[in-house]
Amino acid sequence: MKSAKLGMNSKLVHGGHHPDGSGAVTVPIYQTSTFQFKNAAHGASLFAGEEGGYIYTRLGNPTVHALEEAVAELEGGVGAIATASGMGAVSTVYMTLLDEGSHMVGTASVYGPSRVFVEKHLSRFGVEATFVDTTNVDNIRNAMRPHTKLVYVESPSNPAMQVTDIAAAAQVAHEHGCLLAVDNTFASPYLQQPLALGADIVLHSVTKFINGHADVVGGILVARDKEILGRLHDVMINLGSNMDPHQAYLVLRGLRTLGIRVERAQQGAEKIARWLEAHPKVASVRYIGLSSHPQHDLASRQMSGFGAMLAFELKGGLDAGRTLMDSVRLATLAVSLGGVETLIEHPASMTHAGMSREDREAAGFSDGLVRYSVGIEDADDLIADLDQALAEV
Ligand code: LCS
Repeated sequence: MKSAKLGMNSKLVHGGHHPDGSGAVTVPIYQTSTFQFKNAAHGASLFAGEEGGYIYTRLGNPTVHALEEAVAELEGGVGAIATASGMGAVSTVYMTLLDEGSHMVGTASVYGPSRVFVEKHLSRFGVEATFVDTTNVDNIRNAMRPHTKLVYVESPSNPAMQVTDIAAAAQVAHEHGCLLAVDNTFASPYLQQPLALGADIVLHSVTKFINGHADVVGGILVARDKEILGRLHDVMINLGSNMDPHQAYLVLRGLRTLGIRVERAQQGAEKIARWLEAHPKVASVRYIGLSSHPQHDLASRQMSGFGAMLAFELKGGLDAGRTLMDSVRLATLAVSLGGVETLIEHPASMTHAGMSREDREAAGFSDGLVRYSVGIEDADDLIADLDQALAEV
């Protein structure tokens, strides 16, 4: 059946799965580093393997390819490149598009290392970056320079939960002759497809919603056209940040339930966000599904659901946040997000500790912000857990 006609959940279940003649219902794990060339002894000319097919797993592998095919289809791209981690995908984008002396404009509230990598490491090669509040597209336009090569947007952003108008950002990037890359990790392809909104590259930390079971670290890039995909692939294989076949197998398994996991978790997130909003010890709640969220209307147009991530400030600030995290029993205190289990964390001391306080505040979150990744547990149990923990604050 032609999968372009299938609905999202059917694509999730069947994407990348092709009969291999054995009758296997799942994609086999091709746990091999190298692939045999068919030489004359096997009835073929020497180096026939170079004319197509697989050569070496860093360059390509059937299990990894199955995942790439599935995610490329979900995102509406021409192809995908799976990477060892989400940062493998981020760094591949930067290393491909940013030449010596070039400049990029990025979302100020990106995942910390996506900013640290360019400001700390690529600056050594003369690359410049301006990170701005991309919720106002004029800030992107004003930050553009003649040598800007990349606009890099994370939407919704981690952890400030800010939403950027992807179509408007694409227009600004293209007017200046540069490309737009979007980190779609928080939404997942189930809720948002940036290529359809004009982006050139989409990337994910598949560690999060796409895999969804907190047992794999991985990343993926999807490109709008073959030329961009080829350039990204050339850099990735030379950086050596390829995904392993066993990783790819696990991610493919997780991907099949992305839809039902996201639907379930976002139902819980909405209920918890509303409950938190009414709690006397909570100063503010950032959940894009709440009408109080500044980009709620934009998110309603650009996404097909509001997702399972939320953040909140406690009236008691940093100390109250620490006490809360010490007191939760069902939610797990850990970095990462997007899994079946609810995780709670404190960005200023954990995921975004590499940024200065000044940069964190400019990125739209204070030291008292708590991030909450809603899993698929019963929402009432999570609320009861927060209730008893907030009583300690
Ligand atoms: N992009 C986003 C939006 C992320 O949240 C992360 C990781 C990455 C990229 C990098 O992916 P990784 O290399 O870890 O697979 N975010 C994390 C977080 O918020 N806590 O721990 C990791």
